[in-house]
Amino acid sequence: MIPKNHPRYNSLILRDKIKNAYKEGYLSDSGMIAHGRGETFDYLLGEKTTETSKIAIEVSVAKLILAENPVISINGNTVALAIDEIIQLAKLIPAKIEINLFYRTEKRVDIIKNILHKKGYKDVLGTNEDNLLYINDIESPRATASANGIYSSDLVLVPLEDGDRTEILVDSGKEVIAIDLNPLSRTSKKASITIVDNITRAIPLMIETAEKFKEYVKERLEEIIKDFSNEDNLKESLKCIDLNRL
Ligand code: PTJ
Repeated sequence: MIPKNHPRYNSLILRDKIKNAYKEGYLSDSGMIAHGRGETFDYLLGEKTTETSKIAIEVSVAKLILAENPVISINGNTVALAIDEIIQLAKLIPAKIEINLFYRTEKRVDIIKNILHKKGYKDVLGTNEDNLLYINDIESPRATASANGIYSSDLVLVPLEDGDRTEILVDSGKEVIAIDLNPLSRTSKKASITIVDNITRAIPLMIETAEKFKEYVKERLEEIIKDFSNEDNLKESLKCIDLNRL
């Protein structure tokens, strides 16, 4: 039991969720390493959503609302840390949810599918029963996608993605929104929009933003997107890492 007044309470709660997900069999062992890397960058960013990330969030939400067939890709870490919020965001946009695992095993896919079913969300794509195709005919597990989901989507939200897959998605002509605490990662650089923030803060803020933006007309959303440059936004994110902060 972690005492509420512990100075690192939030961080320890997230570690607990990651550990439990591993014990339940749906988080990959590498998922724990990925979490540790994320923690490091979060520390350096001051464990808060920066003004720079808020801009990326606004642009992302505007894009999601305007997209024809937006899909939210989920993996072990995403489910462990933010599945309730992901479901809420998917319903609000509306967007589809697709299981997409870097270290795909049938067992992990089934556990994740059942978690979503128990939460009342039955339309999850990318399951073992789904019609999975290969993007651009690349016969690699990194390139699998559901026919009705990522395969035919124009915009994919990928929290905590790996570089290879982001590259495959972008090369196949899709727009990709990444959520990645590391502004230097291959994913961050390859994505169309990168939200440099913790998924546990980014998704709730995306929900809040979507509630507001749903009322906007198309032209107003297009105005929000217009001048965004991912490269410039990433450079600004790097500036938010203040190594002299004591
Ligand atoms: O469940 P699977 O099989 O799909 O595997 C998922 C992982 C995350 C293990 C897999 O995609 C992977 O190996 O990813 P990488 O290449 O380690 O990249 C993960 C990125 O997510 C890193 O750049 C981390 O800094 C970042 N990250 C970690 N935790 C968070 C995060 N970004 C946002 N929020 C976090 N909580």
